[in-house]
Amino acid sequence: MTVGLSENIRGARLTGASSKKISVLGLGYVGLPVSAAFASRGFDVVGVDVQPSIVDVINSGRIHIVEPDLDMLVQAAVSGGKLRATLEAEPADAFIIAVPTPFKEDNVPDLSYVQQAAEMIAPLLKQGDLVVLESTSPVGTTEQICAWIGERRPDLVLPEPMKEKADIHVAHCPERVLPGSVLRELVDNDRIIGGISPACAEAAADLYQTFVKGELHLTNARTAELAKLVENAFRDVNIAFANELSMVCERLNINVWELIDLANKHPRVNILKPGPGVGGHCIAVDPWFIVAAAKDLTKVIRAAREVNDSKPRAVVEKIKAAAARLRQPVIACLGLSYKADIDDLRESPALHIVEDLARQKVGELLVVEPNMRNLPRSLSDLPHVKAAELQPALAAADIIVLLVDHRQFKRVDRELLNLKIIVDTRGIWR
Ligand code: SAJ
Repeated sequence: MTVGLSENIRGARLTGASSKKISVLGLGYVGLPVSAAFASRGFDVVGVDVQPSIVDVINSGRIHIVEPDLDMLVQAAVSGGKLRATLEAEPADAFIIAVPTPFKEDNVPDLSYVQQAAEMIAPLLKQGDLVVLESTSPVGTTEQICAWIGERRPDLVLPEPMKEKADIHVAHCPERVLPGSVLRELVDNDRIIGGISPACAEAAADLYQTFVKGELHLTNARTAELAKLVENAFRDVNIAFANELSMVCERLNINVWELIDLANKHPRVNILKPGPGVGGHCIAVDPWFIVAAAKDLTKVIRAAREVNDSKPRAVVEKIKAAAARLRQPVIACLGLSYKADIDDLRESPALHIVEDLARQKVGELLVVEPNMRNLPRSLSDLPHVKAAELQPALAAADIIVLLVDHRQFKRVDRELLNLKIIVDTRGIWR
């Protein structure tokens, strides 16, 4: 852990470093850092995950994901006896739900993991307990959690918007952290806390203010749910604008990077960066939750999703056109993850592009991904696809396709690119 980070966490407002027990359901990209943050504030934290391998790794003081500094924080929390992982939930004072909320076919939200978590904790709840949903969720999910708990615990008085007193508190505090900067953003970012009732929001705020330095903004659960979805849809729409421009520029033979630089000189214009498409488990997914809730009213949000989803195909077509001019082309594909300097492949446009090229047998593919030891299974068994180191791949390639702006690629000696056909989807070598 860097000094800056530990200082950051120590410097947070301190009212609750306490003997209270917190149970975090789901130990992934959000649940594990949240567990470590609470443990670092003195809480006894029990993390629950359905995967035994994850539980074992965490109990040995290690982590199963790539995130700067998280390994040190988890190691300290486990060795200090403040964090342990289990397969089954156990009684606690607060339950944080941080499980995946993917979508099913037809882009309909899949709440089965949230339901399983709610049903797992229902028998354990006692008077005064707090349940917080952190997972990004469709509007109404926090109310639905109350309903699932109520079905199993008719003895409990559950919170309602206008009811003063209830046996437990239920709130939504959507996660907002950026992969790659999770620990800093977990502490520094403002948070929105939506309670089923005002008392629920206040109970959750009491807990989160123990490690969050940013402002806590209290509202109702439905507004908090939509606010989170809107943040990611806003970004998706703006990236779609940039991606649409990149395709227009391609047709008009105009350099899109120069164009955007120039347009952004206007004091009220700030166009984002085009790329090979939009990946990750959030921005490529969450806007669909808004579309699913109001199909007839979400033309822009839907169109943005469609534009961003169409971009990998446009990149593949461009590479195919270049490859068609050569006999047996060797193509270096640089990067597989969904964005720079991480190993996360979820919804990655770079991965989809390489898979598509491989399926269509477009040349000999040399894949360079400095953040992974092996190629993912979808590529490793394919003929014409090989994992490669950067320098030999650059030397051997006729076509160099830059898919992810990893720091190693930004440092490439431009001389090595001379005489090659370059498809730079991120504009780092312009
Ligand atoms: N991208 C572009 N052009 C850009 C910016 C991003 O093509 O100008 C692409 C990236 O390459 C990547 C995708 O968009 O494929 C998403 O990357 P990102 O860095 O914008 O966001 P995520 O998905 O890593 O994290 C987002 C964040 N949300 C917002 O910035 C509004 C984060 O704060 C959320 O916590 C996270 O989603 C989440 O978990 O919901």
